[in-house]
Amino acid sequence: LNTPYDYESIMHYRPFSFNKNNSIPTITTAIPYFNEVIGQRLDLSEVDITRLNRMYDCDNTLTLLDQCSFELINICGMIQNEEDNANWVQTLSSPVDTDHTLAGRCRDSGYFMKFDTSLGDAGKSALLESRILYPKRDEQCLQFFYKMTGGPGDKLVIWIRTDDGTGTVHSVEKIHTIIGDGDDTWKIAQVTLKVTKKFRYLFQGIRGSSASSGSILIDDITLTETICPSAVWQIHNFTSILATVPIGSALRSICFYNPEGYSFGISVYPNGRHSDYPDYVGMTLHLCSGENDAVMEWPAQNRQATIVVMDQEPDVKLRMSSTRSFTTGRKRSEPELWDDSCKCFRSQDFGWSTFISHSHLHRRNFLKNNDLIVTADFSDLTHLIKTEVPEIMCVTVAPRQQQ
Ligand SMILES: [Ca+2]
Ligand SMILES: [Ca+2]
Repeated sequence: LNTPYDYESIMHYRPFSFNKNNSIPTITTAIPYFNEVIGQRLDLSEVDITRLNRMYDCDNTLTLLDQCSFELINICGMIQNEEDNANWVQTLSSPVDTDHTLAGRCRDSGYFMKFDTSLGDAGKSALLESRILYPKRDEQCLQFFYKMTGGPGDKLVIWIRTDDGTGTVHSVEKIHTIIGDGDDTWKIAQVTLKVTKKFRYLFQGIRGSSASSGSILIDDITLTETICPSAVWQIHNFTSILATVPIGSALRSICFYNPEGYSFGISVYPNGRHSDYPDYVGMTLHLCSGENDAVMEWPAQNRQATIVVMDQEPDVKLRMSSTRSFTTGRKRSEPELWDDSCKCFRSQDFGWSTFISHSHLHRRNFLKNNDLIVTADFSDLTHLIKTEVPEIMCVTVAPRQQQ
């Protein structure tokens, strides 16, 4: 398939695969560095994807609609709205504000879009509009990184603009509003869109008050025709957490809700869940007590729990995020524990002691800006098992009714 040897392939065996003696590797790479790389089970590698696409005669991914890191002068075909009273400005990284794509790693490169909130009247607004996009599915996830350094009242609003097909009747819909909270780090946002005809997405920056004295930055936009995860947890300063949290101790997320109404949380064990695996980050999922519990069905069986540690590589096609799933069964878990931080009960943790090794964690972009980003879902699989049951019941019940 005209591709190079791929040490990073998800199909590659590990150094110790199939050995009789646990201490002797069966595979040793000629270049020692790659002994650490072979056998990765995070995700398909870039070359794996190239090979699959060539084998099946596909030229691109079907789910990617748009992405932009603002590195080129054409800003991915985005346009400034002329009717508002300000503009977004493509801005080069400086020691004060580094962009998200390169995170200050390269001098004289790394651009982001900036809306200045330090000047002008309160309510000053600028709209940045994407090019026209043509969805193939009915649900999209708009992911981007933003940084708000101005006053706490500044706003970043996401809109969708569609038209009636002739171009004469336009309609806009407000999708999501982010209000500055004084935390001026790069943060991830994932916004669900449900668009079925051609559209543009819009970023609107608004100066909250005349006291605002900073700016709103956006970078690394990815729009895919996939479903946004129910839970997004961004953990700041993860290397200092790795240095301080003891083996067996966990950080617990807030409790999230899945679309059905179940509440769940994630636990991260930075230095391993057990002393057997101190070189791994453990990741687990648990249920939380929540406001819908009287209505929900218990036990919550046949639900798929998925946890992803996100590779923050700007090009979504090159990301190798670490993803794992399990399906819930019939068995009830052990007693829940009261947690004062969420004022809720949390069930026992269920998941992986070896979710991702520390050496993999420090490769790629898992710890960009020293942030670990974990996403999770708790999704209903019951439709998969219901399909054939009614037919069997018809066969067995119907003859008896005739008697
Ligand atoms: Ca950038
Ligand atoms: Ca403008």
